[in-house]
Amino acid sequence: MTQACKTVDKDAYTAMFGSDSDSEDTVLTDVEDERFWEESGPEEVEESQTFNPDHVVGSFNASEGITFPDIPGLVYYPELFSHTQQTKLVEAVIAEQYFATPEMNQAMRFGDLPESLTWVIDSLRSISDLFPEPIRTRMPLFDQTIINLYRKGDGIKSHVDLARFEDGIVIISLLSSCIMSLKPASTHPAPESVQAKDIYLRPGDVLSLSGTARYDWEHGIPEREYDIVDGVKLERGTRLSVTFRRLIKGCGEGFEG
Ligand SMILES: O=C(O)CCC(=O)C(=O)O
Repeated sequence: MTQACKTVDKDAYTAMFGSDSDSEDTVLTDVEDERFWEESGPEEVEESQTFNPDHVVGSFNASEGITFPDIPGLVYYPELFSHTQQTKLVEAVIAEQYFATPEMNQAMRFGDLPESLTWVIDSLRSISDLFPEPIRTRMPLFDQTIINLYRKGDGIKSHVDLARFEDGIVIISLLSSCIMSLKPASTHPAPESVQAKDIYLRPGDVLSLSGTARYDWEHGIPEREYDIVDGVKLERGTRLSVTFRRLIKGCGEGFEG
């Protein structure tokens, strides 16, 4: 994955997502189906009521964090973000106009993160098993974001995030799916009984990494156009990920993962 930060023309970015992203109409339909009726009941909804996505962005889907005995500090939250929350986040990325040209695929922000992303951080902090308590309660929780755009077939080299970032990293998957492969870092060889781990990430899924998972294991996404999951061939589409981290004080901004 190349690394570059430029601004883009919004139309170009929208064109780039093409049919992978959802239209506003789809959001309204989905919300009516899955959430609005559940919360209010159809009989309580007045004709004049219009849906405001901001009403439901605050709380996440009830998603059990899944942990992995061999990889302490890795927590996987399937479908943590509702469809509406995913759409809001994708729209925030579009509004920030990060991706300029077809070859742009990575954007970074340091320091005060855009307001359009802070609701995500506030909501993540409310998840009690996200990180060990000292990390979850630190202020700010994150001060860096890296946004990666993967076109079909793209991946990211297996890596441990740079030491300039503190412990406690969150990766949010959007738009399309892929397998993320985790393996012990070469600097921390594991016993033979410890296997590499593949996690199939779908839109709305979230991974948190701290401790062993953050420092002693690599994560990466193999470059391929489809994944085989339980014997089923699953095509990839355009995927977006939003990763949050915190820089160690005194370690400047940088362009590497
Ligand atoms: O895109 C992802 O899911 C992972 C991103 C990542 O590992 C990175 O940017 O360092």
